[in-house]
Amino acid sequence: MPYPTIKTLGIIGIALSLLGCEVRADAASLAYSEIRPHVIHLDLPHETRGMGGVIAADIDGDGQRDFIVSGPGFVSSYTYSGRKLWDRRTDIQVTQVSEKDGLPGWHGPGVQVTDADGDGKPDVLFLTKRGTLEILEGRTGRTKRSVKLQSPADSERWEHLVVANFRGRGDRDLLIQATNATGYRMGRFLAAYAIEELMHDGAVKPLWTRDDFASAAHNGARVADLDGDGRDEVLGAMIVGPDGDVLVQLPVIGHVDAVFVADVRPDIPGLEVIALEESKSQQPVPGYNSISLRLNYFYNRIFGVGNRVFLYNKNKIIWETHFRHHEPQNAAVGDFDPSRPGLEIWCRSRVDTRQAPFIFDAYGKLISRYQLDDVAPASWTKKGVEVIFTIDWTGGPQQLAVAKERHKAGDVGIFDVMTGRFLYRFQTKADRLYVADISGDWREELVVVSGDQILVYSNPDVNPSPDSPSLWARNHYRRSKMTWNYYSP
Ligand SMILES: [Ca+2]
Ligand SMILES: [Ca+2]
Ligand SMILES: [Ca+2]
Ligand SMILES: [Ca+2]
Repeated sequence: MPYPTIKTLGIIGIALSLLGCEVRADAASLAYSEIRPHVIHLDLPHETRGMGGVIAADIDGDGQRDFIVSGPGFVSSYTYSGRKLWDRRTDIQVTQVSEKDGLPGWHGPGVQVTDADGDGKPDVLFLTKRGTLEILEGRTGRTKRSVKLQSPADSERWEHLVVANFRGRGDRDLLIQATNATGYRMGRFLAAYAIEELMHDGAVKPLWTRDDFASAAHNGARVADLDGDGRDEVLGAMIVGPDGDVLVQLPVIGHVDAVFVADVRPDIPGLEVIALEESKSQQPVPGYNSISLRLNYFYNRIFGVGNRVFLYNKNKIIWETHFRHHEPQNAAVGDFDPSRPGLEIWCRSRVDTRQAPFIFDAYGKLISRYQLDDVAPASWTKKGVEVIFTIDWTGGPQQLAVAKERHKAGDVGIFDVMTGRFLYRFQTKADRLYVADISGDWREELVVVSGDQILVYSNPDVNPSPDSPSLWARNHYRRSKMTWNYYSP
């Protein structure tokens, strides 16, 4: 029998593809990046067990962004130059599994920065496990106020805090959130306060409260000014207006895993919100073997429901979509393909190995998908990626994504979202990953917390558009960079 020709193999390959079989390409070989990070040495406990995180904010008022690092029993701050500003050993409210332990959940920093009392200087705010709101002077870390808060009857304590502007008087308001104390914990309780009133009297009347907020599971509420009227909306599986009214509610089957905000559709005024739904897949065929898995897969593909991606704003649901009802689980939202209008939404997919991301355009149409294994560097963990941030790395119009190796303190990679092709791989042991413009050149840096170090990786290439406005000028960028966790970077 003659050997098959290249042409025959090609035809077989195409036939297999059409049948839905996978044709594997060799995993990409990619050398480690030679970019050397800027290193900040930390004098902190290393073992945080997934609790606490990092944010960048100028807290000493010198115009350069500093780092606040939190973990169980501590909150500390360092300047970019590596000087320790202060270190507080305190019972800050940071947690692991929010549905079991309460907010802010895995990697949630649980820290906010604003000028709380209007003296023109930044303050640092956090909640404690003993039920207080702590307000520290940013520069020194000295306590300005420690206020005992009353939390709702069915809650354990207030667990999550977000600086907001509800009254149109600047970042002088505070949203606090709590989960139900028993059962599957979701952040249903919200209270909005004028910070200055709250810091003088923990029993002061709130601006408004809710006990029915449809929060993303695993995450705290986020805020952003969606319509640009100078007042923030509260984002979850519902949108709550600055006066506490429910404006939009998603028809969620199951729960929402992650929430993002971005101008996905520049043709629609204001910002849009993206939510990823997790719905239980149905298992009509019992057992856990190759036949039952296959049959249940096809059943869900034909009769499945949920596991949708929603795009909505403060007025309505703009669209909902799904890819074969596969659970999207994690996402990155950005201008990953500048030739297409608006932003693209990359969904990681939920599988234990061989992650299979799928990408929607700004209209909810599937535009690309691939197997991560086929495109990731050869020795990248088969468990895929986690903590996925969109990044303005090059300074050009195309945004990229950055993520760490999943389920380990491992490497970090920057990849082209549309193809999954890795462009940089940084050899490290990342405990936390964070992305923000630290240097002030508008492009974003990669921030890795690894053991007792913060590593800041900057792009050494020439910035092609140095005059672009700072990302920090955008309300939703500032808000997102201060309020994130593992599920909603
Ligand atoms: Ca500073
Ligand atoms: Ca608004
Ligand atoms: Ca828009
Ligand atoms: Ca920068």
